[in-house]
Parts: sequence; C-alpha cells; structure tokens
Amino acid sequence: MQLEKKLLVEIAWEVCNQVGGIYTVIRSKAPAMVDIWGDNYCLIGPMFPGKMPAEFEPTDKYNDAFGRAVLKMQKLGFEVHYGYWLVSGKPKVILINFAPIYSRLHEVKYFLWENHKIDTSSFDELVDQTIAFGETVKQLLEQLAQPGTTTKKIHAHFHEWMVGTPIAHIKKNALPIKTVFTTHATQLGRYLATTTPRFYDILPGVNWEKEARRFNCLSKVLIERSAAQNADVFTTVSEITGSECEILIGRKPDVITPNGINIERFVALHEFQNLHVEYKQKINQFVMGHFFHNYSFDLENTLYFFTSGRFEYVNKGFDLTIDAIDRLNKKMKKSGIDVTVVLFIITKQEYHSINSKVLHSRALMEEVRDTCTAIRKQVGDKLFLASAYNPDQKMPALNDFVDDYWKLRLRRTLLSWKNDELPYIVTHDLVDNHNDQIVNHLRRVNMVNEKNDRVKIVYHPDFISPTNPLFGLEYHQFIRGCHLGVFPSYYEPWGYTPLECIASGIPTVTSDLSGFGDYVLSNLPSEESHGIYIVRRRHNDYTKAAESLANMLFSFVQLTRRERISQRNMVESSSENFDWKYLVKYYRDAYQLIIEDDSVTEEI
Ligand code: G6P
Ligand code: 1S3
Repeated sequence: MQLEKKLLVEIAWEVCNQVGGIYTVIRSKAPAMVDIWGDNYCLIGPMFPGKMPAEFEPTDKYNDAFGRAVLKMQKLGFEVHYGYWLVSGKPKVILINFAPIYSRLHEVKYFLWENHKIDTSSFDELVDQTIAFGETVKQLLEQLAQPGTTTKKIHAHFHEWMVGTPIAHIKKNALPIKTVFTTHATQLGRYLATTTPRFYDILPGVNWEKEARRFNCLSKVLIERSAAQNADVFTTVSEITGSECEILIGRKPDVITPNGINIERFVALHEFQNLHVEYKQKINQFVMGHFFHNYSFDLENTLYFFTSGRFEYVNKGFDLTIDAIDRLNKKMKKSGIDVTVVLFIITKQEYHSINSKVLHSRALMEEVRDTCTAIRKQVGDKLFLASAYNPDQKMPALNDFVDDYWKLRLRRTLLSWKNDELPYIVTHDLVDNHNDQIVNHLRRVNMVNEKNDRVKIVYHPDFISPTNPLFGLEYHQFIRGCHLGVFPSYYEPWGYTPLECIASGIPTVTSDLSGFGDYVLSNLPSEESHGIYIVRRRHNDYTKAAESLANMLFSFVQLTRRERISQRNMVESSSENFDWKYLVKYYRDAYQLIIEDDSVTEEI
C-alpha cells in the first residue's frame, strides 16, 4: 500500500448539501474512506452564495496540498473555504462559491461547446449552476496539480453529471490527474421509465439524442456522456444501471460500486427490539389522534407499513404499492382476519400547511389524555386516603372520587373530539389536491379509510422530522416503530430506503428492478429468510406484480408476533452485509484500475 504518495479528492454536488441519495452515499462512506486514505483524502462541494452549511467547520491550517491549493485559489480571487465536514469520519472538505463565474458563464459555455461539443445553450438554472461550479473545480484541480502544491499523484472521483464538466478538460489537456466518474442513475433512464410502460423492453432500441431532445434534457445528457466517456474509470451503483449505461451513455461501467450504509449494531439484541416498541408507541399516539375520533381498532393487533421516497410516482413504485394494498384490503376483509394495517405514504409534495382538522383532532386527543392523567391522579390520591382511613374495609366507589369538574371536562372534550367524519387520507392541505396522483389513485380504488377497511391510509406529503407535531419523531425512529417498509420500485439504480429498514432491523419489500434488490438476489441466498421480500417486476406485467406484492403483504399480516420478532432479529443480523466496511472494497477496485494505470503498479 503506497497511499502516502497519492491524493484522492471526491467531488459531488451533494457534499454538505443534501438533495437526495448521493448525499447519503458520500456522507455514510466518509469514515471508511478516511480509514483508508487518511490525510490524503478530501471532498469538494458547492457553496451557495451567503449560505455556509452548519455541518462545515473551517480550519486555519493550510499546510497540506489541499490547503495550499485553496490558498492559491483565494489569491486568484475565488471564495474557497477549507475545513472539515462535521459528520462521522470528519473528512476534510473544500467548499467553493461558484456564483462569481456567472459573469462569464457564456464564455465557459462557449468552450464547453468548442472543445467538447457539449451544447448548454438552452436555459436551465441547475445546469448553469453546475457548469459554474464545474469551472471552479477545474481551476482548483489545476492549482492542486501545479508543481509546488504537491508531488503526490492526484486521483479525482466525480459523482453524477452535476460535477461532470471538468473531466473532458482534464483528459484533453492531459493534466496529471486520474479520473473516476460514478453515475447514480442515467438522466434519460429516469424520464423514460416514468413515461414508458415497458421501459426495459424498449431500452435496447432507444435513440438517446432524440429522446434527450424530447425530454428537453440534452445538456444534462451531453455532460453525463462526456464525463462517462472521458473518465479513466467509469462506475455505477448496480448491474441494472450498468446495462442502461451501455445503451444510454455509450460506455459499459468498468466496476460496479454498490452503496453501503453505516451499520451500528447494539451489543445486546433486545435493545433494538425495545426501540421498536418505544417508537411504535409514538406512532400509536398519532394513529389514535387521527382515527379514533370516528372509530377505533385494537392497537395490539395493528401493523404499520410505510413507503417513502422522492415523489416519483411510477419510478418509486407508489402506484404498485397502492394497487397491492387495495388487493390486500380485499383479501383481509374476505378472510375475516382480525388485524388492522395502517400504510403511511411519506413523500414530498407541495402543501400549504398541515390540515387544521388533523391537527385539531390530534390536539383534542392530547386534551383527553391530559384530563385522564389528572383524573387518575385525583382518584389515586383519594383512594389512598379512603383506604388508609377505611373503618369497614369496603372497596370504595371509585366514581365518587372524581370531581364534577373533571367529569364535565372529559365529557366535553370527548363530545368535541368524536365525530362521524372519515379520518383524512392526507395529513396536509396539498397545493394541487385535484391532480395529485396518489390522492387520485386512492380515490379511484376507493381506499378512503372506511371503518370496515382492514387497511387504512395516511398520506403524509412531507418528509418526517422531529419538529413536525404529528409524529415528533426523527425519520430513522419512525422506521424503527414500523413493521414493514414497502418499496417495489420500477426505476431505482440502487435504493437506500429498504437498506435503511434493514439497518434498523425492520423487514422490507424491494423489487428486482432496484439495484439493491438485484444485489440481494445475487448475493444473499434465501433472501426472504433475511426479512427481505423481492417483488419480481422485470418479467412480470404490472397486474401480476401487484398481485404478487399483495400476496407477500397478506402472508406478512398473518405472521404471529413471535414470528415478527424472530424476523426482525434475522433482518438485524443480515444488516452487517451492507456495511461500508465491506462494500468499500468496490471503490478500492475502481481505484486499483487507475493505480495500475500509473507507471508503478501498487496495491491498495
Ligand atoms: C419487541 C419487544 C417485545 C414486543 C414486540 C412487539 O420485540 O421486545 O416486547 O412484544 O416488540 O412486536 P410487534 O411486532 O407486535 O410490534
Ligand atoms: C439516486 O438517487 P435517486 O433517488 O434519484 O442515487 C442514489 C444513491 O446512489 C440511489 O440509491 C437511487 O436509487 C438513485 O435514484
């Protein structure tokens, strides 16, 4: 291992800037990368004008290669910050304000066209931002590669098209920098999968340029193709996306780099099971507030399912989940099974505010609880006194111990809480309720939280955060409180959501079209015994897949508590397989290729 003679910079739009899954990849991988590369590792990310991320800690020590490059950039007039990303592993990080490039963006765009035939003439704010950022990254790397900054060999790893523009420049100018490009999806794949029912069948015949123009994403596709084709090593996160890359990007990945996660296992097994109960009770509180004003059901026999992700209705499999849950509802009604399922749909859609009736119902339930707590205390105190002074040893009448005030207050609260309105499907007032695909689908299949429905729905069009008054939980706590995560994606290069369930010891459903599901099928035999259910979508039509998912869910609801507990234990013990400490080896493989390409062959 000769890593002291090498530098690795990893560049991504989502460094200190959470947008989606790439943030999770870079952030969760940081401890493993710092372990391998130590001081020779540094991340580069964008800084948005005037917005210094809270997770960035500046340093005043510029006495290493990265620091020297930063000082040189500052001398050239750039606003560049050097410090640490305050996450596990505390990697070094450079943040660059790209806004000053705007004044000469037309010139940068001209050279992208002139030198690399990347046409960025149509207006797209994100494309403009990323081109400006790419220009600053290019300059920083040039400073890093200058004699006097470092004598070490430089390796630069770029993630996704947003940071793809410098790669062609590095190659064309033969800069002494070896490059790796990883794509986490293809631009065209994402659009085509949403709009084409048999996407995987038509894929081999796709004309990328025609489709890129049709979807008005030509600039992004050109940047993506240029980055992939000019990088020394090209990787993507799954075999499925790898095949797509060959057709849509024009290059087969050299290495598949699956995504890992940081697994924190408890020393004692019961600890994570206890957490399940603790957070399930919080979800119970929400469910009581949301449903019990109209009808109630036995919470001891209630299972919490959830699906979540960005609002990509078809790609993330929200459509299939709703159809399967409708089928499950019918199967449960028919079989007469005495279990209730609540499905939470957690995503992000535009809304005005939390629905006032939902909030009101929740507040009134809290009022009922506070009143009951006061009555319990009063009864307890009076019962103790009456028992202590009780001459004839008779059981006192408990009802007499409650003041009329509290009786009246409880009655009044219950009166204003209880009503016949069906519990709302959506927790928030959506900006476009009429055209929301989830709402319309639920209405179409008539899943509207009727009393006799065995499956109830809560559509929460916002990501979960502890400041949200409905749950008061962090997302990872919410996951732990649930029984099953349902993610039957249609287009999903990897898919962190099922992996997050596994990391929390919660069984999950994924699909054979997600990179993660495909990885499990190839690497974990008898996946169902690990609590990972895989819906076959690749060779099944939509209706068959919906029925197969419904059957999986129906078998899950028939498990006994003991079986659920044992399944959670198995899920938890399989989580180890997805720890970065193992999966980082694929990144090593990718770097090995550029290191082999260096004049001296060395092993990492
Ligand atoms: C954990 C706890 C048990 C509890 C169970 C409930 O395993 O350690 O005490 O009974 O969760 O499981 P359930 O699947 O019914 O939520
Ligand atoms: C992408 O984010 P997405 O949700 O747009 O990258 C993620 C990280 O590699 C991946 O898990 C996901 O499938 C991709 O789709």
